[in-house]
Amino acid sequence: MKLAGTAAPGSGGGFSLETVIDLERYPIHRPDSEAYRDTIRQARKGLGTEECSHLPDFVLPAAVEIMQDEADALRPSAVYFSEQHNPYFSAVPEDAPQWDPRRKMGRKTNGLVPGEAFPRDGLIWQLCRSEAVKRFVEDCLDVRPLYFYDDPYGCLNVSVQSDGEEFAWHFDTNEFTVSVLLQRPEAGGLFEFAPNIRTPQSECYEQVAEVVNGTSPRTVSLDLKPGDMQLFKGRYSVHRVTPVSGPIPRQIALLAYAREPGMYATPERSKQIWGKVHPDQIAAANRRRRADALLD
Ligand SMILES: O=C(O)CCC(=O)C(=O)O
Ligand SMILES: [Fe+2]
Repeated sequence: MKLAGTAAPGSGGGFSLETVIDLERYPIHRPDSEAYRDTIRQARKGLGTEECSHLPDFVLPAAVEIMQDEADALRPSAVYFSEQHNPYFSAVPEDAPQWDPRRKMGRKTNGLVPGEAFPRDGLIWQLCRSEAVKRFVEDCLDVRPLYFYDDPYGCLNVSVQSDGEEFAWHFDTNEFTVSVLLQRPEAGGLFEFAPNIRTPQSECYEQVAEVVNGTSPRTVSLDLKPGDMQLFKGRYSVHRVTPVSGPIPRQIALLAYAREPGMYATPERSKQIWGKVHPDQIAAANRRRRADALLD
């Protein structure tokens, strides 16, 4: 499908904000407007109290359709993951009591499209690399400046989850996640989270145990729709994606930004995640080593 005023993926560019983002509702092109300030206030409120900000219909339906086609075309390049983990991605301590959430094992299963696979003139890539979107994300998170994440694999991903696949309860190590749902499954694939369930001072294991055992009144369930943007701080909110059900896979774009310029994954980490190392990651690691070591 072709979108008026927007070049089709692969046809050589032409990203225009007004054909991709609902600028009436989210006037990210007019940061001085009252409407913009209102949106930011709302987003910050959510991120402050819930650690989550849900922006329904951020991407317009026609643009979502193109992004879905792009994501479908990229599925063959997805790297497939399936691992058992507890909410902390840690080993289970032998002396942990039976009820301890560190004993709660679950499964993460998904296909992840690496950043390098995205056509640079496609809408998903252009959305992620839009200066206006980055400024909006900076304002919502109240973090400035942010930089585009340079890592060739981690800079932008689409996570694909098919029938029966899930991402069990966990905390994130990264400070924040920006996502746009591209395709909603027939059932399941809900994003569930318990806001501020732990603090920098305390793991609050009893409260986390209630969440992962399904008895906590603090659990929130978000049924994202295609085109919805979500900004999420998952460091203190345990969260999960419930098992997807039915023939339509859940597809979500994960947009990555960094606190510092020139950020890359370490070669070790990349090998762990993607099973391969990129020359740019090695060059970045060498630069870091040279900056740190005094002898060369
Ligand atoms: O797929 C999602 O909506 C969330 C994924 C997630 O929690 C993560 O990547 O850490
Ligand atoms: Fe997460």
